[in-house]
Amino acid sequence: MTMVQQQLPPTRYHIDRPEALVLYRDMVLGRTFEDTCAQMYYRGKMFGFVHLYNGQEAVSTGVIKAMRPDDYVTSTYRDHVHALSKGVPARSVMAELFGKATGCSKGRGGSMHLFSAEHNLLGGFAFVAEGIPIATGAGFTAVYKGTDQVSACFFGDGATNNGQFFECLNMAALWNLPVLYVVENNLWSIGMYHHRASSVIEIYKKADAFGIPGVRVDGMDVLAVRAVAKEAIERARAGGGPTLIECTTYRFRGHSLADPDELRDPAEKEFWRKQDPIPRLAAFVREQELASAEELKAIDQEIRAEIDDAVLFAEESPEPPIDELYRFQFAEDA
Ligand SMILES: Cc1ncc(C[n+]2csc(CCOP(=O)(O)OP(=O)(O)O)c2C)c(N)n1
Repeated sequence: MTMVQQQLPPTRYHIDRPEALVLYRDMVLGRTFEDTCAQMYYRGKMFGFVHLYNGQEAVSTGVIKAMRPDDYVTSTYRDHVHALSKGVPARSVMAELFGKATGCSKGRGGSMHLFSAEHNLLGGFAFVAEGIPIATGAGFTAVYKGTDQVSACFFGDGATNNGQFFECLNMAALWNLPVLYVVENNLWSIGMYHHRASSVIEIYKKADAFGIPGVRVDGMDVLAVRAVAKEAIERARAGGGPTLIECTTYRFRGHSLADPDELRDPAEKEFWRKQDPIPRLAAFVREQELASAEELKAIDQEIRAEIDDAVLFAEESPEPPIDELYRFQFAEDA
């Protein structure tokens, strides 16, 4: 039985300029997309619940950018940024949120059901923990077909108290499946504090019950997440089986855009805001002279233009035609 514990490792990791800029760009893309989403939601451009990912970007970027494009990802209802990191174009994600036919789920899914077969994004899921069995199945498929693809699923601390988490970790350990179980421990499940809901608050320790590696990493440090993810991906690809990765993180906004966020202590929010992963990586990049402040600013501006273009695209796109209301319910309709 292996048991790895990595407590908040230092931010010093070797990284070259192109890779550092990929990480920076991806996190800024996620943040700018989500901030714009909030504006569009309050302008009535999208419907239903919309859950934003602000604050957690280092997890999506650190893991997904360490994966190959043909690897699989599943998400939750907080899925926009995972889709973007996986390479689904901002236009296609924004159009989906607007319920338009050009969206990645053809306007039928909305915010919580992003999907892209082309990018091996196997879905956002509204039910808590629902992506875990799908990702486990994707890992099984890779083994069954003899490919060396790896599957990663992202889910919250709340999901780890759900039965599917335990069932799937058991199966993945038993069958040695190439799966990364990535917990985004943001301390809260809507208004339930993690320490009040879990018998063991160190989630990574639950890996021990299945005899698989469990790792805790600073989820506000993209380089630390990337280092842990790389190791787990290599192990999975080489037939070494699953890893449970607990990323300690925080959501900067309410649970959804309908949540006034009145339960969490302002001091707690302030503590985590100071660890914002984006300025943290920017400071590292400048300190290491990988890029100048002007170069980073130019990236920010490029992303701003990309998101503005995505909004325009979504606004101008057609609604799905009413006579296609029942289309795409079954795979053969696609
Ligand atoms: C099976 C199920 N039970 C309850 C809910 C209602 N619900 C939606 S989000 C949520 C909290 C989940 O928190 P967590 O897994 O920590 O993820 P986070 O929202 O913090 O990313 C709950 C209970 C649901 N969607 N599905």
